[in-house]
Amino acid sequence: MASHSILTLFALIFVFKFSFVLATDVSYDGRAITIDSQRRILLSGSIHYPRSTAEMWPDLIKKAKEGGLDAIETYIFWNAHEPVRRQYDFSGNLDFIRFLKTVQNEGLYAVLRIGPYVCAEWNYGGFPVWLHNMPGIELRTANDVFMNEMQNFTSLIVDMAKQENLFASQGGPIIIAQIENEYGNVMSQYGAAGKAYVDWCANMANSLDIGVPWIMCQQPDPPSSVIGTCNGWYCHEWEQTNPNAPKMWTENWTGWFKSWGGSDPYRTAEDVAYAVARFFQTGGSFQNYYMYHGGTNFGRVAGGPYITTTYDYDAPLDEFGNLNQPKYGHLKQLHDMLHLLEEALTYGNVTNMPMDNSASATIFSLNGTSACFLVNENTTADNTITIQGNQFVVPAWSVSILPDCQTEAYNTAKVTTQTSIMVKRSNGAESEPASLVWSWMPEDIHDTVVEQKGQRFASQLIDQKAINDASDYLWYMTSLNLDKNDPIWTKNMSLRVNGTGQIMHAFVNGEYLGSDWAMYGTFQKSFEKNVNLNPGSNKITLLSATVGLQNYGPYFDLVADGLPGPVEIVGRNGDETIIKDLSAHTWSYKIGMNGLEKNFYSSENSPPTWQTQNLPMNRNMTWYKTTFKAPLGNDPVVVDMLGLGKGLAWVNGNSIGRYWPSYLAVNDGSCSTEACDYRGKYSNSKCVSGCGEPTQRWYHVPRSFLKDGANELVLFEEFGGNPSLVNFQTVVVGSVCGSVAENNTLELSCHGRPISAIKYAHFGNSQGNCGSFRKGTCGATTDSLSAIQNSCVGKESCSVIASGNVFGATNCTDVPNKLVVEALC
Ligand SMILES: *[C@@H]1O[C@H](CO)[C@@H](O)[C@H](O)[C@H]1NC(C)=O
Ligand SMILES: *[C@@H]1O[C@H](CO)[C@@H](O)[C@H](O)[C@H]1NC(C)=O
Ligand SMILES: *[C@@H]1O[C@H](CO)[C@@H](O)[C@H](O)[C@H]1NC(C)=O
Ligand SMILES: *[C@@H]1O[C@H](CO)[C@@H](O)[C@H](O)[C@H]1NC(C)=O
Ligand SMILES: *[C@@H]1O[C@H](CO)[C@@H](O)[C@H](O)[C@H]1NC(C)=O
Ligand SMILES: *[C@@H]1O[C@H](CO)[C@@H](O)[C@H](O)[C@H]1NC(C)=O
Ligand SMILES: *[C@@H]1O[C@H](CO)[C@@H](O)[C@H](O)[C@H]1NC(C)=O
Ligand SMILES: *[C@@H]1O[C@H](CO)[C@@H](O)[C@H](O)[C@H]1NC(C)=O
Ligand SMILES: CC(=O)N[C@H]1CO[C@H](CO)[C@@H](O)[C@@H]1O
Ligand SMILES: CC(=O)N[C@H]1CO[C@H](CO)[C@@H](O)[C@@H]1O
Repeated sequence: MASHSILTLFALIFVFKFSFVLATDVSYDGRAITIDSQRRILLSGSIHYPRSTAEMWPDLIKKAKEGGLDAIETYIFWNAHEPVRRQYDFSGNLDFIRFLKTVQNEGLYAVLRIGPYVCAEWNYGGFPVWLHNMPGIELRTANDVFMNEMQNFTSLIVDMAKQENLFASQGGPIIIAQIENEYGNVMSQYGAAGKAYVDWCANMANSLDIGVPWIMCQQPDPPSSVIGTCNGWYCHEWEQTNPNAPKMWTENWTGWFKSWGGSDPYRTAEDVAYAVARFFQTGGSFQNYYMYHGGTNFGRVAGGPYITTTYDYDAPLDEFGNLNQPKYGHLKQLHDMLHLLEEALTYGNVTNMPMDNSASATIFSLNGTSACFLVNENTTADNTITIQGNQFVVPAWSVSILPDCQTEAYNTAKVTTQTSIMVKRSNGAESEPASLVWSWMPEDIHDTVVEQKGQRFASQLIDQKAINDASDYLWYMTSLNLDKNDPIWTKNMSLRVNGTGQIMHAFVNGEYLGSDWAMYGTFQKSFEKNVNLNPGSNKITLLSATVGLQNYGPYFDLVADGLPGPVEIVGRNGDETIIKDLSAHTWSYKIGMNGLEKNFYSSENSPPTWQTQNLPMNRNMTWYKTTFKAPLGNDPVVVDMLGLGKGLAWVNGNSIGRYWPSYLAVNDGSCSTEACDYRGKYSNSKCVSGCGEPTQRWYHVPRSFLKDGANELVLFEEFGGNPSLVNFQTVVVGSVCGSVAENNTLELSCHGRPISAIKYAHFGNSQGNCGSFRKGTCGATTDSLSAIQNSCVGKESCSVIASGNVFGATNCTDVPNKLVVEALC
């Protein structure tokens, strides 16, 4: 008994310690978020837990910490957690508690953006579709039914986090929480109810008593109990409306998302660094990268509609968790610099000195020492800035940071971090056959296109949201009786369907008639195709396939999905047109595909009827299955889907998302062959690539989905395609490039693999980019290649000084010498 009570006492002391002694006080003033009364510079990065796997989290968060971040930000994804009202899922990669504990274990803070509206290119902006179907509900406004549901879910999340002592006030990692999301962008369209709703959000959030500040992003003039924050490519011109709240930036877009039919976004490291440095120069103290790791839209979580399965975002960590160099390293150097200057930036006296030609200097002085930020906003011309008697050349569109106002320690446009070019390689799957062996099965569509067997009936066309997003697929079936004396017989007849821009396939009397789809940003599309009908009964079957539901905009939740109609038979003869509107006919509806319902994608419940003979090519509505061995090693795995049309894919029963390699990125001339210029304001149409190529050819198969021995890949091919080219590859660094000015050190690393060869090395004024370097007008006469080969080949990493002593004198007179190297890994 005695020992038991001593144990209890120890347990009590332990609990006491953790709930009180380690509690962190988080507050704020006009300069910064304060942690235990100290003003802080906080660098945060978004990693959305469902866009990777729980097995990937520790590595991603560790890399974020090594990249110089203080905090990880995530949204909470309501529709993933509560797919059916009051039925919850917090398993696997939805275990946000485990995610936050992983953040805590790495010693980082967390920013919890509960929303629960999250936008995020996520299906329906994170709202469960069942909300839409609740009687009397209106979303994101002062409506009791909605507010009750929002409060119920928000409370649940807060309670779960409290239960695990995850708020800083309890000794946990969460220092900031967010309610609603970018409501200020749409609020005016909700009138007075919108304002009332925002006030209610703030009050409701504060009533949850979490002991750390609540924020609202993109909310001009927010309620005084929450902090308003900025989102955007740049936020240095944004000012806090509340003088007692700090300047905070919740979404610094490191790149952009991608849509089916869209090109590949790219934002330079120079420009992201410029935006960050400008923000801190102008008094910012908290900023978050959206995204730091974008990841993958597994399953059906992509929103849009038409957001791709990859959500790479050109973030500092790529879709698979690899360092996206030089962005990752260049920003890490900036983070180190900002942390070094934390006190000066948050406590120092600030002097702004505007100068000519779009230049300015800001001096942060503290206790007699000072730090300087020099900016040149001119987009074409370098600028010489004189500060405290010294002259500094500041390149166009860049910020120099001088920690002592005497020496330049960092310039946003001078990238010294290597560039890493990632490649896909087919390497060493043990005894993998040259090509995969496939079996197949037709999706049985006889019951819909011929028998028209429905599960529910209506005398109208229904919006696809009526099925609570149970599937991408909804069949619309009706029949049309044509009398043989009907005047329409003399006409040229067609089927006309007014749709929402989602995918539609039409079948008439059991025969495929045609298909139609759109692209990101299209919410209405009309289909019309000639049709042969028979006297008597005709069967019209339409299949609607959603590619994610709308996630953004005022009243985005009301945007129509599926086939709102009208559906018409149009008979034309010269000027005469006869229209038979089928919209009010009796329609029967069927949700989903038979193979989905029968779990064809999961080997456990798979029926034994997969066929191995006569493998069909380019056949719509077809299931394919193969087995494969996992590529050796630990490099990230992708499956190359070139040759396929569009559909859904599973590995060992885990959905890896929608695939659509047949959708080529539009070739609209936006992809320039010229090198991307970091100078000038970025937008998502700048520096894009991939025009005319498959929007997404490779699909991430997380290592944790794979096992030793045979793995199973199952495809549901909706459009028709050729699976024979499908193969598994790993993502590895293919080559690395570095470029440094004379007397600086060039460092190269093949990310843990040996450098195999030097492809290019020159000390002088090289031209071009990584992969296409060439000698310029001048340089060293001696051969730079062999010097680099000796120092680097066979090693995982190497460093060399760009010195004339090593590489020989150059004949460059009016341009500076640079050492430029491309190494193969
Ligand atoms: C949410 O609503 C359910 C009833 O539907 C109720 O039982 C539960 O207590 C509510 N949860 C919270 C946190 O309010
Ligand atoms: C940028 O610099 C050029 C060359 O000095 C000058 O002509 C131009 O006016 C400047 N632009 C701005 C916006 O300062
Ligand atoms: C800021 O400037 C004022 C006035 O010159 C001075 O009194 C104060 O000590 C300075 N504060 C810091 C932190 O250097
Ligand atoms: C600046 O002075 C304040 C007050 O004297 C002191 O608390 C602080 O530690 C000093 N900071 C530095 C960087 O010397
Ligand atoms: C029927 O109409 C369509 C479009 O209205 C036209 O393209 C087609 O040539 C016509 N066919 C006949 C046989 O008139
Ligand atoms: C077609 O559907 C859209 C909704 O997607 C609707 O706004 C439009 O009015 C419809 N067109 C016609 C001709 O009814
Ligand atoms: C590099 O260092 C050498 C030797 O110290 C010096 O002569 C040369 O001027 C330096 N070059 C530059 C560009 O600073
Ligand atoms: C430098 O030397 C190279 C090789 O001798 C020559 O081709 C080049 O024209 C020279 N450049 C200058 C600027 O003198
Ligand atoms: C605050 C801010 O910079 N907002 C901008 C974010 O980016 C969008 C799209 O580029 C702009 O329209 C906003 O003004
Ligand atoms: C969308 C699509 O690819 N549909 C195809 C379905 O199959 C028919 C008949 O083989 C093709 O004509 C369609 O192009």
